[in-house]
Amino acid sequence: MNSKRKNGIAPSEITAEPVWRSRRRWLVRAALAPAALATPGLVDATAGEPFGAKLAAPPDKRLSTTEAANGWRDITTYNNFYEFGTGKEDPSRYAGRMRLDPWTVTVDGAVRRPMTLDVDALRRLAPLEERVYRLRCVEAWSMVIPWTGYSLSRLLARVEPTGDAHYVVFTTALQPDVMPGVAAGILDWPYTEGLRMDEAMHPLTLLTFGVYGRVLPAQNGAPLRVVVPWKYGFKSAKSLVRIHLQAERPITSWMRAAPDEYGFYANVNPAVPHPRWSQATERRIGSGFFAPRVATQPFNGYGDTVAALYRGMDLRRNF
Ligand SMILES: Nc1nc2c(c(=O)[nH]1)N[C@H]1C(S)=C(S)[C@@H](COP(=O)(O)O)O[C@H]1N2
Ligand SMILES: [Mo]
Repeated sequence: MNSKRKNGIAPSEITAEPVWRSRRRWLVRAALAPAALATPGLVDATAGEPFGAKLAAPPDKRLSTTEAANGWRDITTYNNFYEFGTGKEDPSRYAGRMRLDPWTVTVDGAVRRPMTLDVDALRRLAPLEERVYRLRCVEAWSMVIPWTGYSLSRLLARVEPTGDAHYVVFTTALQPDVMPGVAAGILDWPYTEGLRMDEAMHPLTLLTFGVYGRVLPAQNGAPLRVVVPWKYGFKSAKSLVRIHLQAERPITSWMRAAPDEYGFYANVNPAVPHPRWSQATERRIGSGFFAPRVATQPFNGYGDTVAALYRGMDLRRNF
């Protein structure tokens, strides 16, 4: 396995040990389960300990929650990534088939300097930080996840947005031959999401390359995704290929699929129920069978820095 090719990461950034260890795991697994060899791209991302190339990043305590993070296994086996199926374990089963190399992201639209960058160039664009964020899914479960990345604003500043840049549209990868969920319909593919420009520029909005100090496993949105911690999880689009700035508010995949259920803003709001269930509490995914239910906080607990973005807006109407 050539980690430079596989992860698009410079050898200087890699610690030899995890490469060796993941390779050894792979060999052990392959020996124990010959059928695994028939699954292209299978990697053992479901083991209890983090593995994969390391991404050095100092913790950013100011922007991190102090709550205990979920374990690697929860974070990498309980996923939503509908391109690979709607089951929580489907992404960890199938996302390893996604082709990650070559991979580029195009940043264009209402910008003075449109650019297309590969993953190495994107990763080097600003210093990486580790930030522990709560992730709250609209399905009323949540996790605490240590992400590695930098504020999306660093990239957006680089392309020099024009005065017409009011919204940011994220387009994610579409590889139907290796994505068993795509043929099932459900959404208009490719999966697209969007933010208002001021939301995209907020320091919490993280362009994310890693989790637990390792490059993102495929099921978590390799090679890079966005994470917007005060919004329901579906806003945090995985496996980005394009970031487009424009004047009009986009109609995103989930809005198109069910406009009464999934609004553009999707700020975490315990006072506004999903039409089919309450959003007042959430189940914190844990290793135990009886995961604790906790009260959901407005803006997922990030209201002190993000509520001002919505001053004067009716958040029931703009859900
Ligand atoms: N491309 C893409 N991105 C996506 C999704 C998806 O189905 N496809 N699911 C979203 C939802 S609903 C959630 S809750 C989060 C889950 O992120 P995680 O699996 O890394 O915890 O990813 C979001 N990003
Ligand atoms: Mo979600």
